Amino acid sequence: MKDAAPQTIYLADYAPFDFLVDKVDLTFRLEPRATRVISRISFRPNPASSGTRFFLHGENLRLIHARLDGVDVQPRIVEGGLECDVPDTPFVWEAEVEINPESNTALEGLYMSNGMYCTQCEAEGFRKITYYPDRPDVLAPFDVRIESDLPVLLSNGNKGAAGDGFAEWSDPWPKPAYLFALVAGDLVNLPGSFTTRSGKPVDLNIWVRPGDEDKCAFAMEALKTAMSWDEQVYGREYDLDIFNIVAVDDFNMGAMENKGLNIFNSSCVLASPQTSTDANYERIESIIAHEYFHNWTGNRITCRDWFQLCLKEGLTVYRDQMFSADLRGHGVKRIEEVGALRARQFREDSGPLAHPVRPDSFVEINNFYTATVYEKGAELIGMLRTLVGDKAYYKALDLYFDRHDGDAATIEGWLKVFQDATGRDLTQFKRWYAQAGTPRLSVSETFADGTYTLTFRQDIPATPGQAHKKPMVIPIAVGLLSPNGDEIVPTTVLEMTEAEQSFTFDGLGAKPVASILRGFSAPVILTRDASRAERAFLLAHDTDEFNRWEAGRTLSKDVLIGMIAKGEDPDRGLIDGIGAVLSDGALDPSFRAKVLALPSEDDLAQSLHDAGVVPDPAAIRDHREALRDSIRMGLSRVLEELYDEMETPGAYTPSPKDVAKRNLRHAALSLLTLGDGGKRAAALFGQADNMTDELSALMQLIHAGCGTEPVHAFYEKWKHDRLVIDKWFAIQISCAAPDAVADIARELTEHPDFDWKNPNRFRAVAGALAAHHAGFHNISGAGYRLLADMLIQLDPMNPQTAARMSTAFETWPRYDADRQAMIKTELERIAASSGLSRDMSEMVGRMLSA
Ligand code: B3K
Ligand code: ZN
Repeated sequence: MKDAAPQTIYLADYAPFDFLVDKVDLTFRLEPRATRVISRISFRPNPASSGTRFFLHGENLRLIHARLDGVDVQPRIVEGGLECDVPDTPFVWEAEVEINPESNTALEGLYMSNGMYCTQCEAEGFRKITYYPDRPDVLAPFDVRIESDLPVLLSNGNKGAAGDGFAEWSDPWPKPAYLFALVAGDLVNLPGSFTTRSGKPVDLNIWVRPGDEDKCAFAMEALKTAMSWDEQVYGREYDLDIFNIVAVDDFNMGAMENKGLNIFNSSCVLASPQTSTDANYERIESIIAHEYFHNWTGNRITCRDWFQLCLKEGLTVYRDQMFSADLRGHGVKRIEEVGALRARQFREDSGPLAHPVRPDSFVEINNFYTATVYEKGAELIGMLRTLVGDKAYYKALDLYFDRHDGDAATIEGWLKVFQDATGRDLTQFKRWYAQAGTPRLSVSETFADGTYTLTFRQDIPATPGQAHKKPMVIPIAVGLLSPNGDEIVPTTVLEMTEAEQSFTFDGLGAKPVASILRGFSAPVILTRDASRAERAFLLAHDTDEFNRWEAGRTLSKDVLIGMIAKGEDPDRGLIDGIGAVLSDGALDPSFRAKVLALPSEDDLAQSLHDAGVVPDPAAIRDHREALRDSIRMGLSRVLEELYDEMETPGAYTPSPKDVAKRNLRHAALSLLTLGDGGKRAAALFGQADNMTDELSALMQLIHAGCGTEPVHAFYEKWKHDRLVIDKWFAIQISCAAPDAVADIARELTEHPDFDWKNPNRFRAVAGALAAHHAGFHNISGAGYRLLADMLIQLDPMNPQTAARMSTAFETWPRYDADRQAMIKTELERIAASSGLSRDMSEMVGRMLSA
């Protein structure tokens, strides 16, 4: 629990801190229950501020003593920190506080994980370590001394003196407190090295618990690849002598970009063929890159206040997406990005938790590390690049790095570099940062006398606190195909600025087929009255990989909605279209696997809701399964052939080529299992020498109802490995029949290996429960009750992770009155539980007020 009366913070109230910090010296005397933190901080009045209030944030600290310029003082302890009378000239503040890392289950501030000390300060965790102006616009160089008997003592920056029981670190780059980090433990390292393009050698290390050192090589390679990619593509070099990464088991998110000392959830760094899936490898590669890229976009240039979070997160996600696309293929990666955007951000944007990419108020900032800030934030960067062109994009980025290096910057500063570098007025574009809600883009077409006209209309739905919206700038990438499938107009970007606007193409011999929103050039929902034949045509002929897949997706959706809402039969044209793509050996197997995957149940529920139909989760599941089975029957021969042809002989590698083959092979297996009683899956499970095959086979065996024995065998084989056992927890839920989901999940929370204090384990169960659409929304309400029980139990221990998981309820307005009432009851039950955290009370309040 944080404070009694949660306050709303407003962007409009921003004011700079009244003092500047010239230098921070910290000494840590580490003890599990009574760590002493001694701070010595040089302050001076801030000439940019007229105020004189010396307020330092602090939470759960026991103040031992405080001094001003060496003289003992008695500061006033106030809500959220302390105040003290100070001179109007430079002065030195000294304080000694005591904290209890062992009791810190919120995993924010300094805490312990399996005997190791670890920190997480973003966003506001440093105030749990010592009294400080814990805000991102206060930057200072930090020197740190750590005293402990533990063998490895790490902090930010470059190494200083070290000896028996101590180590010193010095970070010359001024940074906000949220980038502070400290790690101490019995750790071993995989060392590496990198020479920057200007010839500066950098020591690299990945620090892990003994026994995990053989699982670091992939992350180390990914780090080096990311370092040289950032030099080549963005001209950014690393700026310290050393770069350390530490893996920790108990962590609230994926990783954290602390200056020179990135801390990672062990699930996002440790990899071996036997214990990690292809998806794990790809995630590690992208998160390693993301945190590294923050060194420039986040650390060298940070945020003025937390409302500007998208400044570093949107841009850094955009950069890591570019990196992954360069490594693993642009088309397929774009399909994945958009899939994730729709599944998480569009969902958020259409419910009670919708908020702008740059919010204008918050109660608990940790609740705003959202898909909107991250993923939609990245889409805005992509649109800017599309609008100004590649050359101007890099020119603007160079100007951004030059102009703002060392700054705590804002979105205004970011847009200004684009205006200055390109001469373009971005006033209208800025609405993307302020207006929440996914724009609906509808299109109609006419053809007469060789002129083809596309008329677009944009509508932005009302969202909490924003009833009316203004038109946005929407870059719409369009290509035209002739009726025989040739491309007659290559990709052209139409710039829509009005609520309704037409664009014409002249001199055409026949009415073309338009491929609209190529590469998903804007984060909008496109509605288009295309016939199934036209969609099938685009699935067969579009030259834009994304839109080719999109044609298949909208066709499948149309067919599924026809089945669910109108009782239609599975469509033969769809099955043939998918079959043609599957058999085209010239196409990337990953792309073919994507075409074979049907829209998710959650996606269908949202589409039905958008079409004015109340979604029935059980019916959605049944019809989707029926269509899968029809595809299996219609394409059995090609699926069988692909299953054999896509085998990857030889030792496992996570290379894009092998991953692509396994993607297609496992997509085929999941359909074939519907008809072979689990025969192929059982054989694969028996032979598998890597986790991708082993887990995929096990999932199919559970689906096929032959799970009990293999589930047990898998547990016995892997019970020593926490990360693999997380998978074991999750798949028993995700592969269960809908009416068994809640019971299975509840039993798993009672398993001896279930650990409330480990966020990965909690997420394995709660996340899988929430992600099982038909199971979570089962009409018994048992899924809702279980999730609420779990949130109520976790909240006092770990508000951040509990609040994050509460978003499972954000889609409640979609469903029927019975389900809505059950969810509301659970949300009210959570709201009424005693000692509710600020995090959870904000989330539940927002969901209930919809
Ligand atoms: N910046 C961190 C996230 C911090 C979340 C605080 N609740 C990791 C990242 O985005 O790279
Ligand atoms: Zn980030």
